[in-house]
Amino acid sequence: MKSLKYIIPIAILTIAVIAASIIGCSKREGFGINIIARNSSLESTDKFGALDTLLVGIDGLEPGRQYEISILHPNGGLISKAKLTASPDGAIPPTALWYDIGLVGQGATANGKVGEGEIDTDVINISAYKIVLKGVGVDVQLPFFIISKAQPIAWASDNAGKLENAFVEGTAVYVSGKQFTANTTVKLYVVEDKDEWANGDTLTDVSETVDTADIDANGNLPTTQVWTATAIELTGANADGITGKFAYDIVVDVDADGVYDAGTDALDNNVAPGFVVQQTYTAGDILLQLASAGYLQGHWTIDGGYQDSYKKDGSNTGRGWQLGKAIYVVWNPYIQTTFEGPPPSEYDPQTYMWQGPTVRVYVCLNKIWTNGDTLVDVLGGYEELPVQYGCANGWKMQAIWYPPFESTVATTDNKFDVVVDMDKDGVYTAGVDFVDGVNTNSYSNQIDGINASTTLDVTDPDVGFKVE
Ligand SMILES: [Ca+2]
Ligand SMILES: [Ca+2]
Ligand SMILES: [Ca+2]
Ligand SMILES: [Ca+2]
Repeated sequence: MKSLKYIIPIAILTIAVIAASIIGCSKREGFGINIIARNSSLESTDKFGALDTLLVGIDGLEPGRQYEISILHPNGGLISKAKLTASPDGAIPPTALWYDIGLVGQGATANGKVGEGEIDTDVINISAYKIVLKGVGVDVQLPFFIISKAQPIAWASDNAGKLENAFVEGTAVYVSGKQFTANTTVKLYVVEDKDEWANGDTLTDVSETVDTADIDANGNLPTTQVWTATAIELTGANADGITGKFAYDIVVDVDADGVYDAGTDALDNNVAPGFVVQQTYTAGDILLQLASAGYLQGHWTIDGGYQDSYKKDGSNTGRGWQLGKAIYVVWNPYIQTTFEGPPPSEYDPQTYMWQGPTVRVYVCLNKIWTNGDTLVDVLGGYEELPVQYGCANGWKMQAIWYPPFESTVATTDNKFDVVVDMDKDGVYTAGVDFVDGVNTNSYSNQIDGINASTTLDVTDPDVGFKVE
């Protein structure tokens, strides 16, 4: 005979299920939903250090439905948010929701303690931060914590030590850091951006020289120039007629052995680019490759996978770990957008300081774009996601359309453009918003983001992509 202690919980569960079905379905839809938080090393965790990246993945959702994911400060203020569509499997793949945790971003003066571009150590808080998922009949949360790790941290910075994620070509790149062992000497590497650093990876410096720095008596890495920002020319098959490669990482080699030692060396940044090199905007429209088939080398290293032709059933998409069949969007802009908005009113002015802006991604019917054109999403709703502070990098592989690729807006030619509405005003803003009107079909493009605006004009009716 079974013990009573097993029977009682089953009885309670049964009553709860009956009660839920009587009261209504709002809570039942939350059953089976699983939110997974990951750090920049892609480990599932509820503890994050300063400058870490929070990634959120969810399953158990209603396929095809849109959900809003918010990151809330312990005081309830909105730090970051995304609006994303669940896949046919009812999942939202891991998505960066908070870059550079602890960084004081736009609107910084409201803080009064540290300024814009500095790391607010008060972000470390004994109370729980929250991931909040909302959708039709769904309102579930997952708490997480910001903790102080003893591990060294470093970041690409300006000459005052303030964090920068983008440098104009030809300007000086500095590195700053803290939490190192006092009075030691470290080596500073500028390396090509990698998304999944493994313990023991060789460090190959791309700057003029491997610099060294002396850690001060307080464990701080004094702000040190490491490079003059350069967009490295690509040659050969991967060049694809495009200017160069411009996403980089910084590694502070603490034990000066020329390899990356996880947990010992400081890295800016693992899953995201440490920084990008950009051109200043001069005039015209900003054309980027955006639409991608979703292709990863190994688990997480992106191969742009930019593609202009998709089969309606999605059979020529989705090749990589956790990448299902879908049209994706990915970009590291080589052009600095002129967008510099104030904190939107929905954000708490205190918590907004800790993140960069969000942007909206639209799939529109292909057209010749003119400043001020209304953006009409052919899928019944745009996606919204955070971008990296100061450089506007989008998340590496963001699914924006799941098969079958059927437009909800009538089309005769099944040609589409992807528009990133940087200023979120619902219209095409020339020189601010990004448009995929570049016609290149490539599975093996190694360039993280491509900009061809110096040679192509947006009035060229080239399509973002076709569905065939
Ligand atoms: Ca090392
Ligand atoms: Ca990286
Ligand atoms: Ca960085
Ligand atoms: Ca706009």
